Amino acid sequence: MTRIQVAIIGAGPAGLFLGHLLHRQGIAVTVLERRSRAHVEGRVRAGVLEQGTVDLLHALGLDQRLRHEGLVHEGTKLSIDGEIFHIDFRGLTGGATVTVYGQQELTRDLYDAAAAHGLPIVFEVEDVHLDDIESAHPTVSYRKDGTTRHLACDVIAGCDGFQGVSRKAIPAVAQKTFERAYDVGWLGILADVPPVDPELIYCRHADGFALASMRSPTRSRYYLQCAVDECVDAWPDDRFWDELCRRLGPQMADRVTRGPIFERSVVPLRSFVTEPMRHGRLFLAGDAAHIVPPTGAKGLNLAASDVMILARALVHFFKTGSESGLDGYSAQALARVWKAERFSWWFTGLTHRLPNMDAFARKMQSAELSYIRSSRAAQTTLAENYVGLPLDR
Ligand code: RFL
Ligand code: PHB
Repeated sequence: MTRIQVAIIGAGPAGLFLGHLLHRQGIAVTVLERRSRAHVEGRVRAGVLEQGTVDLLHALGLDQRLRHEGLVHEGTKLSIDGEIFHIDFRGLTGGATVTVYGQQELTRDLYDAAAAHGLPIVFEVEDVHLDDIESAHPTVSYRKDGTTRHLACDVIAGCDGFQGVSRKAIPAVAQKTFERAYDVGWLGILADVPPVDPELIYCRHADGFALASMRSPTRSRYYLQCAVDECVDAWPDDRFWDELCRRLGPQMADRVTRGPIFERSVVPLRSFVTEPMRHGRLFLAGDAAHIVPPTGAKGLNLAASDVMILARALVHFFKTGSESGLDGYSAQALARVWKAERFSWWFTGLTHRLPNMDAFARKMQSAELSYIRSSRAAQTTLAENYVGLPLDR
């Protein structure tokens, strides 16, 4: 039995950020990850970091590559049936911006720093079990290379994503879950071609949503709304480019550079929250506790804000023995989570063609988009939610 202070389940953004925040305070942690490092680094996911997430990397001293390679975006574009207008984040929010930096890059930076600073991560663990989470001395068991090992700890942080084991360790009677399925998906691709525009373009089109994003000045990331069970093989390169151009509209279509598509995947859109984010000495953070549809670019940023709150509470606990911060964690994290859930739900409904929308709902959508286009107040609401709400409000 190895004795530590905090066992962290999952080495995605939530687990890695938390691991670094605690390790640098001298707290004994071990991070357990089901997959290999190469597998986690290879997953193509989020692309947009709020200022708070950028600041967290900076505070950890891990932002050297981000400062060189991250693309600062001062605004975004909305396309309504091919007509484009600009939302000026910086001007509307008093200076806030977001940074385009792929989750793959962020994960690589956090893994490199873990190796450099001695943050222990055990990859490819199997059969992770959480025990005695209602006591002050929970344990975690897992199998590595055929041998079962045990960690005795004070606290377990469940950072193992939506499919992880941590949330399932909480008795059903102690949890309340809230869920919405949108019955649509996003087909996402990568291609080594220059992005169609220096900014992201969120497109509402009669046949469905599209998003033009990027990873670098030479790598584009594009998404098309599709069926939840869409088969990627049904989308050869030409079909994807043709449909993207159609949804972007003639003004942008001429500027699209086509090229070989080397990554394709479909992700279902879903909202999910479990309350509370704590049971006994188990604390959930990130996707383990909540999911948002990717429209608002909030998932990774919520993982970061959860663990900022959790790390503060844990440092206080280990320094003073007081559980006051731990007792407040769930409520404080959820206050921010629900606002991001609301924004992601709203922005999804504003820009997608959802199966339950009738002609009236589509008219409402058009009217709201037209209002946003003409109203600085409405644009400010969008901008301040997109760049990220403060941690403590
Ligand atoms: P993760 O990243 O899923 O990491 C959880 C880790 O736990 C491991 N694991 C286990 N480890 C040990 N034992 C077990 N039993 C385990 N079970 C699972 C997993 O292997 C994994 O490594 O959760 P985390 O850390 O909470 O981070 C959340 C983010 O990854 C997620 O919210 C974002 O990717 C969501 N997201 C976006 N978020 C943004 O902020 N901005 C975006 O632009 C954005 N775009 C996206 C997205 C997610 C997408 N997909 C594919 C879901 C775009 C897409 C397409
Ligand atoms: C991405 O680049 O992957 C991305 C950007 C913005 C979103 C979602 C995904 O809202």
